[in-house]
Amino acid sequence: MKDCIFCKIVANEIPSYTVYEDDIVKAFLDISQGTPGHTLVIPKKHIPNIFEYDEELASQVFARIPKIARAVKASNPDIKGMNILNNNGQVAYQSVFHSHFHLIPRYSNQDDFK
Ligand code: DGP
Repeated sequence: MKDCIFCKIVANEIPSYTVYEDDIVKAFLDISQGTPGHTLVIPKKHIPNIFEYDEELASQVFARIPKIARAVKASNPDIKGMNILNNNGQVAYQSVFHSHFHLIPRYSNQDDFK
């Protein structure tokens, strides 16, 4: 979709640090790095939010999240847990209107990142 920053990332028109990619999803590091390794998982197809998924795409995207979460966790032995977060709509703090799932690693020493 024109003017969608995440569609531009999918098309490699904007650089990103790719964590995982296949025909359905792309996972890349969030620019804000809430904690080290903060990753976004997005469908390659432009879907604005959770309300717009059909069942097939939902099952394809959701099935990949545990695998990507495990890969992020395996990338650093200090990762002890993870929040998975999905904002839908401006009132829910969504700022990029291409559906995405935040994978936010949690560390025992995470107070060091504040
Ligand atoms: P949300 O507030 O849930 O819509 O989160 C959007 C996230 O997208 C936010 O954590 C920052 C991230 N983000 C915005 N623009 C870019 C970008 O150009 N590159 C990357 N890697 N992340 C971005």
